[in-house]
Amino acid sequence: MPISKTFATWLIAMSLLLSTSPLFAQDSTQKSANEPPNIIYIMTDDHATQMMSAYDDSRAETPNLDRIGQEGIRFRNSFCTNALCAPARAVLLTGKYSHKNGQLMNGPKFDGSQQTFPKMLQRAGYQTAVVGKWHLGSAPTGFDYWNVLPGQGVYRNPVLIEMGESKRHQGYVTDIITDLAMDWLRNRDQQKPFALLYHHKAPHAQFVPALKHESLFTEADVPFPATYHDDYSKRAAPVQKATNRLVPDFIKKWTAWGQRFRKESPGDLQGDELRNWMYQQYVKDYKRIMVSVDENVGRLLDFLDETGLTENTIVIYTSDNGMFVGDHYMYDKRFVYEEALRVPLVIRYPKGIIAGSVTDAFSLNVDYAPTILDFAGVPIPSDMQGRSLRPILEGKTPSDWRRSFYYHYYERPGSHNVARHYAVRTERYKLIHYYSNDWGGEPAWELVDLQNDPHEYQNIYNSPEHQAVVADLKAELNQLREELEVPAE
Ligand SMILES: [Ca+2]
Repeated sequence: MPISKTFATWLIAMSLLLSTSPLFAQDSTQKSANEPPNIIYIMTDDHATQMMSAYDDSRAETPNLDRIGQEGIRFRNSFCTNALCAPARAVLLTGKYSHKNGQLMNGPKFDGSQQTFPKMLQRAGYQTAVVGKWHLGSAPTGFDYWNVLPGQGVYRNPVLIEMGESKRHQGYVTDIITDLAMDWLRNRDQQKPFALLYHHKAPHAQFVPALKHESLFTEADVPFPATYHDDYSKRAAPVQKATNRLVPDFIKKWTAWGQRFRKESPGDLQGDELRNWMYQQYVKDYKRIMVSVDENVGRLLDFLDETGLTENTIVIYTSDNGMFVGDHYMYDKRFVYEEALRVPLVIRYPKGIIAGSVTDAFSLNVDYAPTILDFAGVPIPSDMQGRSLRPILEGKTPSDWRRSFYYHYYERPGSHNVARHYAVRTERYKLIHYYSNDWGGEPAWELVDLQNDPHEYQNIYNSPEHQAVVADLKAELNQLREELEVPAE
């Protein structure tokens, strides 16, 4: 029948029209469900878990950083694989350990010609940007936009290099990096998904708070960490020879910085009074600097809410490495001890993570690149050594998830006379090999029982009743080194 044929043709034409129309409700929902997520990866520099209140509220108050975990997931056991700035950044970009990406230590320039996850996201249609601390020597590659600090950068009135051009900014570095990150978000191509690496200098030395935060925490002493009186007497020899103590090591730097930024002086203080004075100065400035980070991350989260980006944006917060903030009477990082090894890790993605999730699964910084690629729908290259955290975020931790991992610190000659070492950490033990003699003594092994000795005071490597454990851990260490293709020293 001609009429019904015409009607049928009209019906088909209309349905085709509607199915391609952005105004058609069902299609719009479909598109939203399949939309690739945006990614904001926030990384601070030297922020320790014990200075984030979601992990430990005895010394820290970080409500906005904590909020990411409360609205998403918090990893209770997140670690770096080489606790040092430039190496950790190379691990992030490549999803590979230091011996594979070539960035063993600070100093040498990162080989930016190699495979990195931002390049892969670009090829998949993402627009990519890095703003803030870079610290890899070579110019960023794989980013449509970059605006980074030269080297370590400075806290006040910093210079940043925008796509190769140096510009000085007036103000405080953490505010400026956040402003620049938000400017880029405002001006981005709205038709494409984005990945933004928003990297703070804070709270890395030298410790200079924002002017408006300078007088915070002056009223009372900050509590001392449980390990403050560690005397290292039962540790491996290289630990005893490290020069990372608040007094006498850190106070020399502090005094030099003080000439520019501070009026405080230790005066005639001696002994314990001097030690405690130094700790209070250090921890208070660290806290002041973190107040600025917390405020600015809060500003960014509010911006995402106001611009409707929250729902489809994965927000990751972590630090490149942990830190001794007077723990063991140390400062800096490098050692495989818990305070430097552990990093905060909280991730929010309203579409994919149940708010308030917590996990004990071991995550490593080699996992970030594969995780981001996984969410972006980009196949994970087989030469990346990390594993996607996505199943953990979705509440389905694989039964074969790692229960041990490998760590390797390489820098030599490095600061603080920290001996080069590698280690295996399991749920209960840590076996460390200080394999060189260039720290001023013989190579040494150290075994720690984290269950009976959570503060790692005692090396039990030579204890007769632990020799079976030592043998098992050496086998585990060798297997990990083989799997990861670590070259012999
Ligand atoms: Ca660092």
